[in-house]
Amino acid sequence: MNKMIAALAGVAAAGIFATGSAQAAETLDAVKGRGELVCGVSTGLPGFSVPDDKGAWTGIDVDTCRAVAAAVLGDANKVKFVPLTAKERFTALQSGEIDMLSRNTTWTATRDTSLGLNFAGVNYYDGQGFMVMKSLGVKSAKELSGASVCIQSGTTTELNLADYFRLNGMEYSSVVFDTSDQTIQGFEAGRCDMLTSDQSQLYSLRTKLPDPSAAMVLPEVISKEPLGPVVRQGDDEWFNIVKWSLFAMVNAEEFGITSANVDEMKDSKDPNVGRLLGTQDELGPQMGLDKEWAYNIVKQVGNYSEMFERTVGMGSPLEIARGLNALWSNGGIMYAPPAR
Ligand SMILES: N[C@@H](CCC(=O)N[C@@H](CS)C(=O)NCC(=O)O)C(=O)O
Repeated sequence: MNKMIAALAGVAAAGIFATGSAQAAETLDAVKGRGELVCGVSTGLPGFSVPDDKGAWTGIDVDTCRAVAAAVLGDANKVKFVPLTAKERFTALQSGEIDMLSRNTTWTATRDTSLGLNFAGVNYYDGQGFMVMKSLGVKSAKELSGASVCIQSGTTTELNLADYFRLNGMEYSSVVFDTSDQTIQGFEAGRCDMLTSDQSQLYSLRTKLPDPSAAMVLPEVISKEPLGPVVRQGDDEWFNIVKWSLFAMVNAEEFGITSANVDEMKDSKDPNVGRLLGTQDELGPQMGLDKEWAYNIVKQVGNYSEMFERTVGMGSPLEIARGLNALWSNGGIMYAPPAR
């Protein structure tokens, strides 16, 4: 019965957006008119989106929002961040409460189609893993049949966990929480033998333990979790803006354009640089933006590498290596189509 109600609610939500496209086609105008981008983020996940005690947000997902604000409004600070749990996030986007969602959200077929949403790219390639206390003395998830598992509701994590244990003929019981803070507190209090989530989030949550070195992340990666920004279906102009704001950061890294050198780079003889920075082609006006759109992103937020390193990378408490998130020309899979 519950499944049926959920299915009907999904159909209703998709229906709103099939008939409501006139409203949905006006996101750029709405953001410009308001002078502020409203961006949905997590309730608090260091490295991705977390507020400090003065309410200032940081993280790779926060910077993704700030890049769009720089492109659209010329000011990366003109963003209102709306904290959302995993369960709340898609309704907030469908209902128009937020202009975009940037909340460590995995791109899946169902979310990209029947929810009436579109993923605009990937800002972090992730995969699901497991974290245990070292005192448990296990080296692999395969040793964990019968374990209790701390997990967050409304995530891809739940189905992956069920698939993995079933496929390996293992039993488990889940202990379900609504927010990441509750999940890590449950783990710390011994409510479960292990915590499962996207691996980056395990490293992030581990920093919240009184003694992070008491916990370890197991080697298994059991899924693909491409995380990225999401918009409503039916507004292609807005979809393009969010998509190309992220691509601009990746292309800027590829061409060696940084927040520190972007002013000198405006005189570069490389046509690729000139096109991106608006000194040769004017890609911005083709998207309804100023020709300085990408210049503003790089000047105010940085290129992809700068964003990665300060939020989740070696310059951050998470100390995650680029790995899959290195540029395609550097052994990773981070790749942006040409800006031309
Ligand atoms: N990438 C997965 C998991 C996303 C997720 O919500 N993970 C939790 C576990 S760390 C989280 O980010 N919580 C932050 C919060 O509670 O606001 C998905 O899209 O379903």
